[in-house]
Amino acid sequence: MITEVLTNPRILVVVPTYFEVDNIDGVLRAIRAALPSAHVLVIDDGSTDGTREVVMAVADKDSQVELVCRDRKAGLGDAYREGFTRGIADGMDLLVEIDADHSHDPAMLPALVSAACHGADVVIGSRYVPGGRIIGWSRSRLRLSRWGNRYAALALGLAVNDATSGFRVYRSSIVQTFGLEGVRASGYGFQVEMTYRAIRCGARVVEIPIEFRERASGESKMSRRIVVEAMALVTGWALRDLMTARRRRRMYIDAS
Ligand SMILES: Nc1nc2c(ncn2[C@@H]2O[C@H](COP(=O)(O)OP(=O)(O)OP(=O)(O)O)[C@@H](O)[C@H]2O)c(=O)[nH]1
Ligand SMILES: [Mg+2]
Repeated sequence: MITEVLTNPRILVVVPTYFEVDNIDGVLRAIRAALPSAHVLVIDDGSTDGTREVVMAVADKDSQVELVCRDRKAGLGDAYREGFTRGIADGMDLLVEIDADHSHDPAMLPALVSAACHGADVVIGSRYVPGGRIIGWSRSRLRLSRWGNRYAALALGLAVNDATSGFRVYRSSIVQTFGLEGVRASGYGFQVEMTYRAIRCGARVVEIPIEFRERASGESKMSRRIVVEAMALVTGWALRDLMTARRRRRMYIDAS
C-alpha cells in the first residue's frame, strides 16, 4: 500500500474535559506551543468548577482554540466521537487525543505527529515499549493497566503494547475507513476499540515511548464501571472473532 507523506497537515487536537479547572489552562498553552498550526477543540461535559470559563477566556483571545459545551457527562469515548466527527467534517488530516490532566506531555506531540505524517495510520504514545515510563502510580494501578493491556492484546490478537493509552494521533483517513458510528465504548474500552477497529482495517500502528505522569491536581474519572466495560467488550469481540473463524473454517471444509 502506498502512503502519502503529509507535508502540511491540518491537525485537530481534541481535549476532553470534566472538572479540570486547575489543569486546562496550562495544558492548552503547552499544546499551542508544541503544535502552533493545530486547532484545539475542548469537549467539556458539564464541568461546573470553572473549566469552561477558563477555556472560554482562552478561546476569546485565540481563534485556534474552540470549546464545545455538552450538558452531561457522557464519557471520554463519546467526547472523542464528537470531536473526531467534527474534525473529519472540517477536513482535518490528523486527529489527536490528549488528556487535560498533565498526564500526557504536549512536548511529545511533534514526534507523534511526525510519525503519522510519515506513514503511520495510528500513532500511540506508549508506556509499555522500551523508553516508556509511568510516574506516580500505585502498584495496584500499574498491575491493572499492565494486565488489562496484556489481556486485550492476547484476546484480540493485537500486536500493540499499550492499547489503552489515550495519547494518540490518527490519520483521519483510517478513522473514516472503519467509521465512528459503530464505536460503542466510553472509557478505556474506547482506546482498545479504536485500536482493534483500525488494525482490522489494515492500519499501520506505531508506538512511540512516552513518560506518563499521574495527575497532580483534580480527580481521576477511572472507575470500576469503566474497567468492567472494557473487559466485557474485549471478551465479547474476542468470542465473536472466534465464532467467525470457526464458521469460516466450517464453510471451507464443506466447500472442499
Ligand atoms: N468530556 C469528557 N471528558 C472526560 C470524561 N471523563 C473523563 N474526561 C476527561 O478525559 C481525560 C482523562 O480522564 P481521567 O480522569 O484522567 O481518567 P484517566 O486518565 O482515564 O484516569 P487516570 O489514569 O486515573 O488519570 C481528562 O482530560 C478528563 O477530564 C467525560 O465523561 N467527558
Ligand atoms: Mg488521567
